[in-house]
Amino acid sequence: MDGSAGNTVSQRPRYGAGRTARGSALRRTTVRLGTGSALAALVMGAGMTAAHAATDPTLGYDTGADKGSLYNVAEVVGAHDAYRKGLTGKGVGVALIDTGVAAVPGLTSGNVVNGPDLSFDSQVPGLAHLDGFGHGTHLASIIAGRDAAGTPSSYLDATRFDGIAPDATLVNVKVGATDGAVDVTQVIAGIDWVVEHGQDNGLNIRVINLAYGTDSTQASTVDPLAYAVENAWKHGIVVVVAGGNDGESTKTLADPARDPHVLAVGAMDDAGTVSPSDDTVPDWSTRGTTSRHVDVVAPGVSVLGLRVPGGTCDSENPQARVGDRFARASGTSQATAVVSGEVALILQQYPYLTPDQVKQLVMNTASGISSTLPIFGGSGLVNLNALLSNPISALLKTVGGLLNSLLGPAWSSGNGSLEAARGSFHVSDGTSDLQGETDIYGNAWNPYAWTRQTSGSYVWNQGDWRGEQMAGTWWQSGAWPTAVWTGTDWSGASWTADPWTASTWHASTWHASTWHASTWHGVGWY
Ligand SMILES: [Ca+2]
Repeated sequence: MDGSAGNTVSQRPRYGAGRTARGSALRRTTVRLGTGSALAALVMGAGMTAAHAATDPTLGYDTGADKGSLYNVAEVVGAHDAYRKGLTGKGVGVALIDTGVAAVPGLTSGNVVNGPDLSFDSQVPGLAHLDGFGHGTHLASIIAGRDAAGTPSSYLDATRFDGIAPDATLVNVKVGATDGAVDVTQVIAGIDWVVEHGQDNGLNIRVINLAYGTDSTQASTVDPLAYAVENAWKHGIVVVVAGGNDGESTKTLADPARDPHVLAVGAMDDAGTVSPSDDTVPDWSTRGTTSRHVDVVAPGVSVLGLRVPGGTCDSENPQARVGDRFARASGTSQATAVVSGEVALILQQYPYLTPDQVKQLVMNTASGISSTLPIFGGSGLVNLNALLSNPISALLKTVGGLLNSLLGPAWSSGNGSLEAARGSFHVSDGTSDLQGETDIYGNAWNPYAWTRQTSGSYVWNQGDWRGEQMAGTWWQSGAWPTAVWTGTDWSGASWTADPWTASTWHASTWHASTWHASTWHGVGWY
């Protein structure tokens, strides 16, 4: 993805030749204090290396010594403690609104469900639901990957490959195409779909993973993307959003992470140890302001997730490959996927919690990297062990505190500009960029009608979103079918004309940045 043109590329993290991340990360070293002592008692690193001193031949890496392995990430964040309590995410749905999910081993054991494909790929035979880009698959594997369904205790086996919530139901809501192309209207449509269909077929979607964001500076009090995520929040869905990877040049979170109501996630580098003393926040993890910064952080450096062989990210980043199946990637996207898995584990134990309560719990119990520098690390690393082991009544705020949190930040009216929500990121059909108060079908954006319809859960009508057919009409064989888009796009081209292929979509400035697509790199742990 570093091959893409565009003025935002320089803002993204790179670990290429001549640059190591170590130096920059150390400049922002922040030590977690005190509260992590119970976790700190179990230190990985040398001991784990001795216990697993060989590359696992079936995985291609050493699950103990390779500090980005999901086994190690699960240990650091306390997911293993959850498994010991029998919590694996079972019965909790996580909607991954992203670039699709490839059916690679590790994501074929029965816990991945295809929701609608709202991406431009859906008009290309053979690409629907799949992930030609490689971003969604990597995150899916972090959230709920597993080679086979197991018992809770089996997920403690270091020779397995498992995501953070291996029994969660991963619902693939594809909005990004093979080259990453996506318009904000497709993301909004995907969020709207989850609100209206999250309880279909026993999916029980309680979490949205949104590792997407634009550089819009529109106030969240009017921004339509902010309205969409808040609407999901009000419908009982915890929206977990990547803060962005532009920390070296940007001091505000991406949109919609900037929205104060969602759970915004930054990346941290745990250095492969449970001990907090060596934890850092990398420079590229977007910092915020004193009034709005990430809420929590999670491991997001050199995370070993599943690759899509031959996909866009894979082809452009061969150095990131590990063995036949995996790739290392760094970003707030990866950290967001870790937190989505954590929230699934929490909601399995406490299904009655509201999104506001979940957010309070994860922040109140976090092991703060950040008592000194919250604009970098928020409340710190989510402490699952503390959260799942203590009486919930002792952890939740009082009624007064709840009221404060509910009444504090203003909610979005949704009546702002769709174009402003895009920031500088625009898709192109080869003729013109999509700009203005217009959706991908060339239909005028009417914020007043949309906010009324989506808050009332009727902006989707079977396969139609805002009156335009965007997906098939109903579940068929456990998946949501695609539909051929009729009519024309914003520049007047026919959606059914031959030229609509994934390659038509120009990879300009938006794709890597909007997906917080992070860095796919070959250096090991640094
Ligand atoms: Ca550490």
